[in-house]
Amino acid sequence: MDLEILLQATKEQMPLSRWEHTLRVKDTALQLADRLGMDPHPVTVASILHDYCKFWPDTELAARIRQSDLPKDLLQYNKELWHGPVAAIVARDQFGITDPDVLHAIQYHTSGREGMSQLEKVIWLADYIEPARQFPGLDEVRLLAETNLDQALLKALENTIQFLIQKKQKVYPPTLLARNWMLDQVAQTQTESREEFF
Ligand code: DGI
Ligand code: FE
Ligand code: FE
Repeated sequence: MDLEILLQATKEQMPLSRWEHTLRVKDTALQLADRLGMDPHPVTVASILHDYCKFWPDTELAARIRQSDLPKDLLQYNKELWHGPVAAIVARDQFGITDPDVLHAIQYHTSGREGMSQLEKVIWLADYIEPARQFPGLDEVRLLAETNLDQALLKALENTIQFLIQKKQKVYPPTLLARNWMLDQVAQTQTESREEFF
């Protein structure tokens, strides 16, 4: 995939501020990926495309969800959850991206899900911690992200769920499942490292 084409096409879909967010997510994700020894190419492609449909009209997003093989239950939840899954469809059908890991990283970048891959985690977290973000509790997540991807993601998911509850909004079940799964993952790694120590 020619990155220049992707970059240009994406830039044309959004206002400048969102485009700059996209570039910051890419840089943040590449930093995480470098530390984790990951292939930078899929990280770059998923970062560029993750918010491709962020400024599409809700009616268009809903129509694409209805027409495609995406889960229809999305339509019962917050509209904020729609742009990622639709961007994954665009990535596949318009840009010919076939790597399922890249498509999943785009699709689940807002909701998260149980059993997220390392690429999915990196994109989710980079989107949350990119330098211009300002959420309550973000400093703690940024610090954790420097040493432990899973602990950072767990904390960020918990912050997001708390934020939604505070705002009296529904939580999409995959977000809750992602948090429960990360809780087990973090506990398991802690047990393993204790066993290694003794
Ligand atoms: O598109 P971005 O602004 O870069 O970030 P995003 O795609 O992660 O969207 C985040 C917003 O989605 C955030 O304000 C919370 C909102 N949201 C609404 N319902 C849910 C949700 N986020 C999650 N994880 N789960 C939900 O059920
Ligand atoms: Fe997004
Ligand atoms: Fe984003």
